[in-house]
Amino acid sequence: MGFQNLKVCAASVISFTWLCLITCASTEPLQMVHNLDTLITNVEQLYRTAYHFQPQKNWMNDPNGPMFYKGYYHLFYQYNPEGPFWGNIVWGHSVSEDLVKWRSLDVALVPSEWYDIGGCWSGSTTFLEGGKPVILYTGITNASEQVQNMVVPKNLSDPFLREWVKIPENPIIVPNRGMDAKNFRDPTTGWFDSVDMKWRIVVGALEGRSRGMALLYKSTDFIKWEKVKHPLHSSESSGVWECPDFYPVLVSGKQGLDTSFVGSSVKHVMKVSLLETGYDYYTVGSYLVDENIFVPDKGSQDDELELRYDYGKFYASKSFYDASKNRRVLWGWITESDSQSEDIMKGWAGLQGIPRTIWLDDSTGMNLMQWPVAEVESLRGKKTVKNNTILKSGEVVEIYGVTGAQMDVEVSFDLRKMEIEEVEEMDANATAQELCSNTGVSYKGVVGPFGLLVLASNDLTQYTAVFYHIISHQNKLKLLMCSDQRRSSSLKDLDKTTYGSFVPLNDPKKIVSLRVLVDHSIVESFAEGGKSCITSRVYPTLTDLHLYLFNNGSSTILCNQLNAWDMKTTDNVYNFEI
Ligand code: DQQ
Repeated sequence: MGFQNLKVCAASVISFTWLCLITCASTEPLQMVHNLDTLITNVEQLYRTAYHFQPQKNWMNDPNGPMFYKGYYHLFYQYNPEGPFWGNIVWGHSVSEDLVKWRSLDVALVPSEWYDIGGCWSGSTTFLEGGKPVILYTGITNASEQVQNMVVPKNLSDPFLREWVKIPENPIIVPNRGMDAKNFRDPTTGWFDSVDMKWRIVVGALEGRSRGMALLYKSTDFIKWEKVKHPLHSSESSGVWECPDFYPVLVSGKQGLDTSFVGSSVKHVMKVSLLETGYDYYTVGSYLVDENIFVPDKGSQDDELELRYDYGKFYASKSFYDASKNRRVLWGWITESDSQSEDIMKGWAGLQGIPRTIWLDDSTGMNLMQWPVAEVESLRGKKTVKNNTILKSGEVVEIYGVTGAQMDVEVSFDLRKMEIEEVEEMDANATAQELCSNTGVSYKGVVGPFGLLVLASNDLTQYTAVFYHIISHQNKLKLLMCSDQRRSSSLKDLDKTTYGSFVPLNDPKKIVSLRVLVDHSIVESFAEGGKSCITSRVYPTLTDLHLYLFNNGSSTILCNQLNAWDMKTTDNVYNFEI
């Protein structure tokens, strides 16, 4: 079956989820429905996730201060206890033994003092001498300025670290005269220089109209901080830098490193979240400790801040070193794609992506690899295998037996015998996202598009397509990865942007792999073992959802392997009492 004749669901004229649910599920006129709670429950069941991190209700944004302490992972997060929209920001707090099943605790930080009365904004954890965790966070003052504050645990023997105390010295860093005090936030985890015996942190900032900066501060006691004259790194025209992150990665090897680690075996990663675009960008380079600067590697497109952790939705991310498993783990906030009125109907907004282990791709030395933490595999249930599927041009093949709304799929395509030299030349000036958007699943290329249709209805009126397409671009063969949401739902007022990325690969003539985590309203895709990632939020209005393989290119494609697992629902506990 081709894609040209796909029909739009008749329900697409309905503007709100609950209206759609009613009209899709029943023929009763709307005015017959009185019970709003029942409606909200229905909406939650459709779009709430089964194995992603999300609070029981209300708004969540950035992950804050992640750490591992006394056998427990801690995740704090920007939270609005008052409703499913941004505002009244406090720090929510949850703990887990495995990064998968979570217990929510009382909120950890709430505005209470002149220096944070306007909100407790994002921050990070650092372990000081003796393994004592402290948190730096941004407070919004009674004059709406941004300052950096510190809290310490009330009781270090409590593995849940339930109570945090604001230190009397707060605020410990205030904006200098002449600085933009409304764009000075999100302190990083500190790192310690054993030569000058000083801690360092960076804080995101804006200089002038558009120079984004990671301001560097030094301290011997973590309380009194002095600003280094020049920033650790900055970039003209990038706008406000939020949530900077700075950490070492091994030049070769997957093992993570403590944030203070320096040496010839490492490179450093500088990540910033750009307020202007709403995306997270990173650069790999060298940290010149004596000069207090970060120098991007030659060839990295630093001024463009070219590389992204994720080419879909993923913002305000934060990594931490997990000493218990010698790995660096990355959390990222995944926004909704629906409207605010939908969020109010759902009663919640915002997810955290599945935590990812990150390391440097030693085949390029330029980009990171990202892979769902191994613990996610403990949620895999029934397995469906379909090997050696030949996909002729225009074919769509259903994978029977999977639970379409909640699964983990690993698939690979054997391109070794393909005539990929014959593929079409694409517009050299177009970005990967533009190419994906201009082509889409129904485009007839030579090698591709081919890939998966997830969260798909059995008549293919709705689906989210995650696929590859080999193209020639700027005279190079490239593997284009796309996530196309245009047919994902019949709801109106959704952001259905098509996302795309070039997968950093020297030669696409090989077996290429793809992993997709599907969880009701989120689709997280990892190309080639984690070289490129795309996360999408989608809201299918149907409940009978399927998985398909497809190929719309003119060449036959061999899908040599497909493994799909139904995923269990995590038994998260909200408002955990000990
Ligand atoms: N979110 C926080 C800020 C941060 C922004 C406020 C990034 O600290 O800059 O909720 O999403």
